[in-house]
Amino acid sequence: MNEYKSLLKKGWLFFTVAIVFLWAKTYYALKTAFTLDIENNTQQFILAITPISSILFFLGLAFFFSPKRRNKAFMVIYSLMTFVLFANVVYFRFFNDFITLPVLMQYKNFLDLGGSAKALIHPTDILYWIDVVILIAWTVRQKTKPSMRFKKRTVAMLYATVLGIGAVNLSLANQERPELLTRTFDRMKLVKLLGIYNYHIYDSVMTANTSTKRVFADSDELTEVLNYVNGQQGKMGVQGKYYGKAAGKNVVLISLESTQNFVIDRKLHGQEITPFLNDLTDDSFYFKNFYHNTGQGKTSDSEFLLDNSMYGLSRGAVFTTNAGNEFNATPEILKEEGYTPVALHGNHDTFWNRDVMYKSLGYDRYFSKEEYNVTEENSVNYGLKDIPFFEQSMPMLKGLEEPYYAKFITMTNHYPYILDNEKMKMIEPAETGDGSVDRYFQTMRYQDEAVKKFFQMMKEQGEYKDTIFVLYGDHYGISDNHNRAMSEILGKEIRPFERVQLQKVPLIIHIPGMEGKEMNTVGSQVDLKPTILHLLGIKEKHDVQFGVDLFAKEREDLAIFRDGSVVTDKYVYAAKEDICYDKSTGEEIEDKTCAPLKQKAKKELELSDKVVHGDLLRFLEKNQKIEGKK
Ligand code: GP9
Ligand code: MN
Repeated sequence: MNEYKSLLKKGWLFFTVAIVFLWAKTYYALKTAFTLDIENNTQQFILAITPISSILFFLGLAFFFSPKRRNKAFMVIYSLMTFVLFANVVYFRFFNDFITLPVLMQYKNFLDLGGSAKALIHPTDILYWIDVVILIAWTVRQKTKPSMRFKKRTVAMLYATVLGIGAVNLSLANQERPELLTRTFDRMKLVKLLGIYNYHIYDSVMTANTSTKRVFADSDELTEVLNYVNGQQGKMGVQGKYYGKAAGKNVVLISLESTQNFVIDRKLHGQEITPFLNDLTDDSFYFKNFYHNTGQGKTSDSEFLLDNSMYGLSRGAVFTTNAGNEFNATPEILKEEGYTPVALHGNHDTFWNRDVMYKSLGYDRYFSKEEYNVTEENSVNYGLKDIPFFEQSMPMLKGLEEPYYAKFITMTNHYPYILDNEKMKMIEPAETGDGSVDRYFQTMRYQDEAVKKFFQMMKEQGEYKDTIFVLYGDHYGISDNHNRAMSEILGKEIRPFERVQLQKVPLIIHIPGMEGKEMNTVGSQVDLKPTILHLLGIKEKHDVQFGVDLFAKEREDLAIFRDGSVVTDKYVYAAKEDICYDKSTGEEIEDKTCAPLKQKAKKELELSDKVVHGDLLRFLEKNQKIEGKK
C-alpha cells in the first residue's frame, strides 16, 4: 500500500494513465477513423506500437519544465496532441486525406466552412476529449501534492525507450515499404507505417524543405523542364484540327462544383439528374474520358490547372503556398491579345487566397461575394446559390469590354449538399442511406437548372452566339469513404480500377453554330489551357505547359493524376495500391506493363513541382520568353 502511495506521489500513476489514454484513443482513431487498409500482421503490429514512441517523446518534454510548471506543460502538450488527432479525424471524413502544414495555412478557409464543418463533427466525438477533462481534473485535485517527479536517470531511460521503439518502428516500416520517406505523395502509407504524430514531424520537415527550394533554384532547372515539355510528343508545334475556329470569341468557363461524370446521362427514379447538360452534350464537344488532376487544393487546384497547364502540389494548394510566383497564365496571355479576363464567384474574395492569386494569374477583376447581393434567403452553405449567382452576374458580364474571358465558379453542389428550400429540390434524393450521396443528386439537379437558366439569359442578352462555353467538373464530389453507397448506385463493386475511373469529370466545349461530337480522347484538366488557346488561334511562345491540345491529332491518350495514377486508352494504373489494369477487361495485369506510365507520371509531376517550388518561370521571363516573342 505504501509503495502504491509513493508511486502516486511521484506522479507515476498519473503519467502512466495519461499514456494509456492517449495511446488508446490514437489507436482507436487509426483503426476506425481512417481507412488505412491494414494488409498483414506486421502492419497491425506497427499500428499498435507506432503511437507509443511519439507519445513518450512529446509528453516527456514536460520533464524539461520546472516541477512547478510541469503539470501545466504536460496538459498543454497532451491537449495539443489530442487536437492534432481530432483535427485529422474530422478532416479525413471529407477529404479522405490527412492534414498537411500548407493546408493548415489555409485556416482562413476553415473559418468560412460553416455548415460543411458542422456536418463533419459527430456527437460521439466527445470521446476524444473526455480524457483531457479527466486528466485536468486530476492535476487540479493534486495541486498541493508534488507533480511528476522522476529522477534524471528515469527520464533518460524514457528517451532511450523512445529511440528503441522508434528504431523498431522505422525498420519494420522500411521492410513493408522501401523508400517510404521519399515517396511523398503517399500520405496514407506514411500514417499507416509511422503513425499520425510522426507523420506530422515528417510533414513539417518537408515543408521547411520546400520553402528553401526557391532560394536555391536556378535557371538551369528551367532548361531541364523546357527540354521535357518541348520534347514530349513534339507538343509545342502540334495544332489541333479546330485551331483558330473560335478566334476572337468570348470565352465563358463554368467550373461545375464537385461534378463527376457518372451523373451525365444517368437516371434516378426514372428522372434525368442533369437534363440540361445531357442535351448540351449533343451539340457540343463532349469529352467523356476527361479527368481531374486535383489534390488538396480542390477547386483552386482545378483553377490552377486550367489557367497554367501545370499540376497543383502534392501537399497544400498552390493558390496559398505560391501565390507570389511568376506565372504565364491564360488570363495574362489573353490580355495581351485584347481580352478582358475576369472571374466570378459568390464566396468571399479571400477564400483560397483568390484575391491575391488572381492578380498573379493576370485577371483584371474578381467579382466576389462583396459584389453580389447576398442574403439569408439566396445563400446556402458557402455562399450565393447558383441561380441568383448567374442572374446577378449578367449585368456584370454586360459591362465588360469584349472579347472577355470569364470564369464562373458554381458552388451549390458542394459537400454536404444542402438545399434549404423545397422549391430547389427538383428530384427525390437517392435511397442508399448515405446522406451525402443521397443529397448529392438533388444539389446536382439544382446546379443543372442554374446552368440552363444561364444559357437562356446569355441568349436573351444577345451574347450567346459570340461566345464559346467551356464547362468542366472541378473535382470529385463523392470520396472513397462512400464506396458502399456508390457501388449501390452504380450497380458494381468499386475496386481501385473503378475508383480511378470515377475521377472522370465532364468536359463540355460548346461552340454555337458548330456541330457536336462525342470525344473518346483521354485527357485531363492540365490539357485545358492549350485546348482553349488553340481554339482561339493563339500559339504558345516558349511556354511551360504540361498539357496537350485535346483536339491535336497525334496526342497521346493520357491522364496523370496528382497521386501518380495514370489512365490511358489501354491501361489504368492505380498508384495508391500500385496495381496495373487492362482497361478493356478490367483485369489486373503485370506490373511491368504500367512501369513506363508510372515513370512518366513521376517525372512529369516532379518537373511541375520543380517549377512551382523554385518559382522557375521568373527565369523564363528574363530569357526564353522575351527571346521567343521577338
Ligand atoms: C469555395 C468553393 C469551394 O469558394 O470554390 O471550394 P472547394 O471546397 O470545392 O475547394
Ligand atoms: Mn470545388
